[in-house]
Amino acid sequence: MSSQGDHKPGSVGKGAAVGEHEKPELVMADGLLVPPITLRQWEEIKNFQARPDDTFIASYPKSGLVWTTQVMEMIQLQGDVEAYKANKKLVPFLEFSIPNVEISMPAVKMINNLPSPRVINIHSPISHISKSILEKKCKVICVLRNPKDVVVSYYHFHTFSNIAPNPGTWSEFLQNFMIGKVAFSSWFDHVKGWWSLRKQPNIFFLFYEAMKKDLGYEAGRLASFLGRDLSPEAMKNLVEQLSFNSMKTNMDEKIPNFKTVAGFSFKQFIRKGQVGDWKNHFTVAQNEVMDQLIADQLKGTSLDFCYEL
Ligand code: PPS
Repeated sequence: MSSQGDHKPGSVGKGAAVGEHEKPELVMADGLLVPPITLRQWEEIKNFQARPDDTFIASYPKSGLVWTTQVMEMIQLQGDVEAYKANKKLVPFLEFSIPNVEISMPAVKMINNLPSPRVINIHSPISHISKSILEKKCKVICVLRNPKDVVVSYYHFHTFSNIAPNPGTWSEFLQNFMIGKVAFSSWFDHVKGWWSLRKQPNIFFLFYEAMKKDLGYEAGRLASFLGRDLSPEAMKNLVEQLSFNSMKTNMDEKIPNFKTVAGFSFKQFIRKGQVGDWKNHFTVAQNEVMDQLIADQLKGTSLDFCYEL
């Protein structure tokens, strides 16, 4: 467990400059804290019309969403490594323009023009998603990760991403995370919301820690949910291609314009990929407060997270 406490100056949402870039302040969209880039197209996001054959990948930030998009891609391509490497497109986020298009182009407009069947990432909680997603019974893959590793990953993301506000010190960021004063607000509300829909057959859950433990098994479950069947050879390719080291090494080559559009590289984004990195950040006291909060917030939900492998 860390004994270092704070190590970065600043405070959340003060618009402080990091390097040469201005960091944004978070803004409120119907009670949800979001980056300004999301607020700018909020009406379109709210009124977004899902199609019945859309698949959504829903997650609170830093839960393993991009990893899951790659798993889906390999499943759809039946484990064909050459086809996977040749595909230069990323799954678009409903709430951001990046990384597929110029930052000024609304993501919703771009997604509306995509042919079916579409795969779309969403970070918003169920209270703030377009009603059509659930009404049309779209497939939704919810990716969940334990909150201690989420907040650590989120903190580091804020240090290198120019669409995220200044994180402040680690202690300040942790405090803000615990009270939901970060982009996409409360992790607890987010996971409880999606988990409440777990009995619906179109909603599927993946846990980051389970993917770390046995990617092949979890990818097999996902393939079944998507109605696909992967050969042992295809599954071997998937697991090799999507290991942490392989993705950290290869993603910048696969998506060469990512850094130009996003402002950070995949090498930065695919940071550590561990279960339990929280132990290098939380003090004993911080961990006690977090444990109590988790116990209070998740009481009676049947949600249970893994904190070390
Ligand atoms: S985002 O910005 O919300 O879309 O981020 P997201 O993709 O959900 O989460 C980023 C974290 O996922 C880790 N990651 C991986 N872990 C293990 N194996 C693979 N292949 C992998 N790919 C991405 C990434 O490193 C981020 O976690 P941290 O803890 O910061 O390393």
